[in-house]
Amino acid sequence: MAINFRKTRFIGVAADLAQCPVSDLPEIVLSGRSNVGKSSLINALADNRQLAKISSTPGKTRLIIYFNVDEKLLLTDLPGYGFAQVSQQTRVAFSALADRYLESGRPIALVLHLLDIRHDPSIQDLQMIEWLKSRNLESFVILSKSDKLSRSQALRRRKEIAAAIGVDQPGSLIILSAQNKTGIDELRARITSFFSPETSS
Ligand SMILES: Nc1nc2c(ncn2[C@@H]2O[C@H](COP(=O)(O)OP(=O)(O)O)[C@@H](O)[C@H]2O)c(=O)[nH]1
Ligand SMILES: [Mg+2]
Repeated sequence: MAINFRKTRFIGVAADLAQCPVSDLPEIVLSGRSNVGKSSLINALADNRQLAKISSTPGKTRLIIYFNVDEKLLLTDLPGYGFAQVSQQTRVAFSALADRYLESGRPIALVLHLLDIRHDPSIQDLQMIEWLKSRNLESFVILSKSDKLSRSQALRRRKEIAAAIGVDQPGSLIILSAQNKTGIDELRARITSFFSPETSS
């Protein structure tokens, strides 16, 4: 199945599960802490800077945001977690929404979990990755903001992060920069073969 990521359009937002659109399309969910680069990743995948709002104030995105990719996939941007400057109560409410979302029985085919390549995974990152494993949810781990590091530093961080999350093939972690587009083609290709394994190269 060829997927034209440039044909990505905004569908709408939901403040709660009840408002989420019903769809038969397989769904890709983005997860990761606030400010890790989820919205930037959507824009880079779609090659459209106007698409997903890049938050200048981290932690502002409290809504579930939906995109339709080439009429083939639903792409869902969940509220980020772990942002320290909102109240504890608000933080719990955001992550509870994300948790319930992932438990809701929606047709989630793939989770893209973003980690900032410069930082060690947080406790919440580790919990999320464990949780995805326990649910047998397919996921790609994406190491964002790689433009902040040299190539050799990025490769070294990839090994370290792979070890920290218990992945024995560091190469399965995608080094990505929404800024200089490193890894965007690789991610498009990985998503495409995920949804059409018989034609994968
Ligand atoms: N240098 C660099 N900055 C990035 C990259 N991706 C996102 N950012 C910046 O990180 C901040 C948060 O990005 P955003 O996409 O809103 O993160 P989100 O909260 O996960 O959706 C913004 O200031 C972005 O410009 C990247 O690949 N490289
Ligand atoms: Mg965002």
